[in-house]
Amino acid sequence: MKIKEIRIVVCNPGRNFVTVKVITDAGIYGLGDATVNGREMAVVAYLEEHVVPCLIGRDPQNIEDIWQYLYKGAYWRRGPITMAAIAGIDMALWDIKGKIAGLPVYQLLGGKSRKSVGLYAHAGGLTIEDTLSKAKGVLDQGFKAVRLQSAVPGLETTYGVVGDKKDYYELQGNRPLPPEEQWSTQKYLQMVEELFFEARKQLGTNVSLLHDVHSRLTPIESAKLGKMLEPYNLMFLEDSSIAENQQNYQVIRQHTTTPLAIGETYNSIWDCKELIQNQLIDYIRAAATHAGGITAMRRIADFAAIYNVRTAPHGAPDLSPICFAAHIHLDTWAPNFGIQEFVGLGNEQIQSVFDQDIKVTNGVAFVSDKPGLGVDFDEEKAKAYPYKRSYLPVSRLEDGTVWNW
Ligand code: KDG
Ligand code: MG
Repeated sequence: MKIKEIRIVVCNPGRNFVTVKVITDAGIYGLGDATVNGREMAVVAYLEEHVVPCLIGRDPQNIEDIWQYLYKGAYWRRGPITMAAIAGIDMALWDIKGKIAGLPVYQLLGGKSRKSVGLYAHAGGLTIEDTLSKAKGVLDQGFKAVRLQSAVPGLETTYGVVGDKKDYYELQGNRPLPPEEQWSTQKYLQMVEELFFEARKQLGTNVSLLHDVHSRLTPIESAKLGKMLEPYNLMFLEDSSIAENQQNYQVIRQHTTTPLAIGETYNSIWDCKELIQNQLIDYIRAAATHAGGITAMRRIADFAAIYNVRTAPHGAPDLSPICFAAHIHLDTWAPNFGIQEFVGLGNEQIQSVFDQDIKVTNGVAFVSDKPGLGVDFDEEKAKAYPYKRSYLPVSRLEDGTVWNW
């Protein structure tokens, strides 16, 4: 079998998605997600100019060799653009292999470790009361885990709180340039303690609570927050600090027993190697699209298992339904799976472009049993939603200093 053609399609059914379609001479095709939020066209150029020409005529069944060829063979290893390009191809090759074998991808990985995949939903409000009322709505739908985010009084915008904005572009102020947001650690810390105090009071102790700091704190501030939140028994505290320097997490770990999660921006096992082998984190949140595909995620999960670190793949709306399908297969297989982030199966346009075969009920997802990934992409429908330039916001401290968004 040979790769005959590879098509890269960018569409925007509410969000930009970069979809890779690998077509074989046997008439079978596979799909992959190569979306890097706010940098989509860089991945398209990398794929079209530097990857696709090298793969035409190769056997799509040699997934490992193609992965190594694109990773080691390029000399320039890692980085979000390179690894998203590799990921898009890799997912498509696993999809093809499943279709050839007549088996879903989780079976190729080793079969089911569980019947269903536990999900955590989001609740983000303009006030603590608003957040908790949204959380109650989520629990009423059957979810047993919820991420709580609430607006910080005194700051114009807060990560994780959409308010009355309807879509992502409205949230960005429909500007063709990155919106700017403010940050104050002092104001945030006051809000967050009250949020979790109220949450445990109103939601009880049976629900798993999570929170994403989105890398805004220094390690010692994270340590302080982790300690402060211990009475509220979080499932995990996500991205409390940046870990470009992985030793940062030693500082946090020395001070708190609040479980720690990180990894949604990671591009390879090397970004989390020290965090995992020194047991500085409890959950690794790498995503198939950004960490190099299913081949790389499988390796990260196996490595993490040795150190009691569980997987909690990133599930934001800027990852396409193809990535979500890949995650549900990985989550179903991984013996050390923890929890999957879930923000819904997408709006009507997304669901018209991507045909998904995942059942979500009572806070859990059931993997597709179709051969391959079990997701399809309608290129004709996608044409109705062309690419629109989009940026993530930039964060500044109140004195104007650029900070981590
Ligand atoms: O593109 C950035 C988003 O994916 C990110 O802000 C979402 O932090 C996020 C999360 O935990 O879902
Ligand atoms: Mg996050």
